[in-house]
Amino acid sequence: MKDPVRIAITGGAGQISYSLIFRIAAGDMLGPDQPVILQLLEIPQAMEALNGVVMELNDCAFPLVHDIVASDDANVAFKDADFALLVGSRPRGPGMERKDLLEANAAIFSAQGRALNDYASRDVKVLVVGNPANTNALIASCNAPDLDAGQFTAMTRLDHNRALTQLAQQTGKHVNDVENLIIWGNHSATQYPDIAQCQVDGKPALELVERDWYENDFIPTVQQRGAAIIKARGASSAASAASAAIDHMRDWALGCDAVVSMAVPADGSYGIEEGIIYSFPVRCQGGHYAIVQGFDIDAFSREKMQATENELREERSAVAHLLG
Ligand code: NAX
Repeated sequence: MKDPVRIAITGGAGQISYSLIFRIAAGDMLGPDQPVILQLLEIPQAMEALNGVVMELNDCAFPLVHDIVASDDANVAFKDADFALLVGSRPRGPGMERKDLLEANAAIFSAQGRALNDYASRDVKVLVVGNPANTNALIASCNAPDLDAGQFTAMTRLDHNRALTQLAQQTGKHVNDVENLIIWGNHSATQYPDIAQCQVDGKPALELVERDWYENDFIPTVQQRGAAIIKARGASSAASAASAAIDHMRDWALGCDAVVSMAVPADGSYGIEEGIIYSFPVRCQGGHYAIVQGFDIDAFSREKMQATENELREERSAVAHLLG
């Protein structure tokens, strides 16, 4: 057996975590031969609920779980963490403006960035799930000057997975047949799910679907899927978000052949300027991700990529004073 790795998860008593933690404990993220130490963070008011989650984890008697730490202190929860999944965030309250939401979360993620900087493993891999995920990741990264900015990522894998299924269903194929689908930009309604370079079962996707379906059905369906789930379920995506978080971390840590979407620091690729965390096509190998270069960008795609970049720049401006 390998030595255990430490996995910090924030918002441990929330609904995503109720699926996420148990799947990680079962080995879905890092494999059936990788023991884990779970380090769960919550706010003080939710510690009793978190304790209930810990009781249930204990009752599962998971062979891979070596220890469980539950704390309301980020310095404790992030201590020596090899992986940090930042799920907890402040939801939008009644009468709260978008700017208030950004600010409330900026305060949380700047403090958590500092705690990661001071206490986590130097190789920690950070995934931000809590919204606004891209900008929260940027804030955490800016407050962690001793860590590499590339260690901070945000989740667009749920959008990617949603798009895979929409396209597979429309073409009568399986998600495994879909290659080179890309989510560009922000995890928000401005994201751009792009199938211009995508193949389904080896054939160009745009030859298999109507242009009208692509522009007026597929793109808005993927962009608005979170709202559609809330309408249907009466609660926001939880198990699917947890599954996407596991996909993101597993591929980053263990590698994968497919092109997947991850929100990572922009480095000038595809003309997206540095200073924001933007979703790109990536390949993962040997514990690292790399933005896949060389996809052609037509005028339609460029406009959509620019719109979501603009939104991320606006979010960044709103929290500029907290960027460390
Ligand atoms: P819940 O409200 O069920 O759980 C959030 C938990 O975080 C709560 O238990 C709360 O006490 C805790 N929390 C709040 N502030 C904290 C802090 N400073 N430190 C530690 N814990 C803290 O939300 P849930 O449905 O689990 O969703 C969590 C976040 O994921 C939300 O921001 C949500 O918007 C976001 N999502 C992101 C997605 C993505 O694709 N990136 C998709 C799913 C989801 O909507």
